[in-house]
Amino acid sequence: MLDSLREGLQNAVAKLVRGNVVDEAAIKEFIRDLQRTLIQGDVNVKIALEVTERVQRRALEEKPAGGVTRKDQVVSILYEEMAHLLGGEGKVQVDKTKPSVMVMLGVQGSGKTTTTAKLARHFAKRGFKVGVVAADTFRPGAVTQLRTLCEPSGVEVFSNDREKDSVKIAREGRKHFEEKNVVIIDTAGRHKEEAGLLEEMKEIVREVKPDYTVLVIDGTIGQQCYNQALAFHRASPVGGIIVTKLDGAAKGGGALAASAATGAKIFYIGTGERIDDLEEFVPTRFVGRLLGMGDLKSLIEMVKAAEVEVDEKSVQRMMSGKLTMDDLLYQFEQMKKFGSFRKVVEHVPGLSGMVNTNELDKAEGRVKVYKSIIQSMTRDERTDPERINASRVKRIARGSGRTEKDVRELLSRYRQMKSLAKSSKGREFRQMMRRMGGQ
Ligand SMILES: Nc1nc2c(ncn2[C@@H]2O[C@H](COP(=O)(O)OP(=O)(O)O)[C@@H](O)[C@H]2O)c(=O)[nH]1
Ligand SMILES: [Mg+2]
Repeated sequence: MLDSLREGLQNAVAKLVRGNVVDEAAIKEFIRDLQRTLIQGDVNVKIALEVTERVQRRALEEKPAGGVTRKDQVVSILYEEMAHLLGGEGKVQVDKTKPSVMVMLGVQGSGKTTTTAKLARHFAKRGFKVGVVAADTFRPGAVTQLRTLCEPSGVEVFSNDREKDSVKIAREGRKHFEEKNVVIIDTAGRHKEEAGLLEEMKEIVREVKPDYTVLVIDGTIGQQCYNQALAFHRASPVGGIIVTKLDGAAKGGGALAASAATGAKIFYIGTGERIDDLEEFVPTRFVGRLLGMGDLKSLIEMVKAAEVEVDEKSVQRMMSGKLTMDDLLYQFEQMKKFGSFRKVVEHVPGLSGMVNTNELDKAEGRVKVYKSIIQSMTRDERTDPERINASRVKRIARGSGRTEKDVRELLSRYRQMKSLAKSSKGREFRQMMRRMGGQ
């Protein structure tokens, strides 16, 4: 998905990261690379310039926080600004006390009917009662298309073959589905003339008073997205956007542009022709994907939720390669706090390949055993585990009610951790731990 945009952005970032210094010249070159990539990726020129200028200004003015490198800082500024450009997270809220009504707007072929069926299924699967209104009276076979697409999901479709006025059908359908939780009205995307189409949309919206006026935009039309979104938005204010066909040749910039033109948030993206090819849109995740950084926001939130504090002293000791059993226990407990440490590791690009996640899973399950063993050690043994010889292993095993094998396993885990701490991988690991706790 969006291969060229992603490649361009990642190349620009890689070039910056590879460079020796991040000085003014390097930042300016980075900005030029970004501009070229965004514009080639169909992002509206004005928007591309605005966002890159903001990145440049902040990159030149802001000082990195403690423990954060210049390079990391510039990349995270880019990340923030791109996510900001896409607007916050938008969602359709379903209120069970009355129907949430959505009207689908967009030109013919943008994917309204397909998306209507996808959405209907999306909500039906979540246990909501869904009704779909076929208000496209222009296209022959529109009703049949909608029925065929909705049937497998068991979603009821309202239509009226005798009525030619789409505004009336929308009104009738709205009434008919008074008992549903979600009502989606599919409209025509074509009219004798464009002004007529926009006028009809306006009337439907006036008549139905939807909770969500949803604009469906074809992600492959590139630069036109901006003007199309603007035209619809002027006729009836757009509440949410769905960008379709992001699976194919779409360069993706159009998605950015439609959101910026209307100020509306992107609710969903269509990623294929099949009924389940609909994704909730999370801007930070989208940008993370573009920049190849994983889902940084959810990582940060996960860490916050776990309220991981980083013991500076423990980190210091690790840095110097002097690891005690208490430090190790501390590390294990932090992992436990994450719920599943594997999830965290998988979210950090670059780290996932370096840490054996199977080992981590096992470690999680073993923490209780290790804890009781460590508690049976003397203070000297905890600070300097290397002094634990065979007879001590025996004593500790007896004292803790564990087997000698368990004790030896813990010792080998200790040695592993110690050598990891000394290696370059360990440096990155520690940096990450500190960053999590620091900011
Ligand atoms: N690849 C792909 N095709 C899509 C997607 N959404 C819709 N389409 C296709 O786009 C064409 C037009 O869709 P349709 O729903 O009839 O558009 P409408 O005229 O706006 O109702 C159909 O061939 C759909 O299968 C998508 O997310 N990905
Ligand atoms: Mg249609």
